[in-house]
Amino acid sequence: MPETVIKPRVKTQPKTERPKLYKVILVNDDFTPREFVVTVLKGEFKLSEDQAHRVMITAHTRGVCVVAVFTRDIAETKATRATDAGKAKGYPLLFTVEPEE
Ligand code: TYC
Repeated sequence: MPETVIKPRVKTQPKTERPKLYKVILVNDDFTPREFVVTVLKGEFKLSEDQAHRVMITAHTRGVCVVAVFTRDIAETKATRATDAGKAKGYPLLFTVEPEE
């Protein structure tokens, strides 16, 4: 009589890959007015006056500051729009995008 082998049914969880995230970084310069930087941070990144001011001061004193983290497309679109807002006024304001570790 052959042995009955009972194979346990193992449920395999479908993997839901989380998208890679990218930091938008504000870079300091000597020309863009502080108030304009704050306005752009509020408009493009929806920061409050207080948050925008802190981010601007951090970039001003340390050279750079992480503004926020997004998926790649959103990070690049926002960084480009914010940089272009400065360009339109003749300022060298710069936002860059870096992958998160
Ligand atoms: N350093 C600028 C000034 O003194 C203000 C500034 C802050 C510009 C942050 C860019 O990312 C920046 N007018």
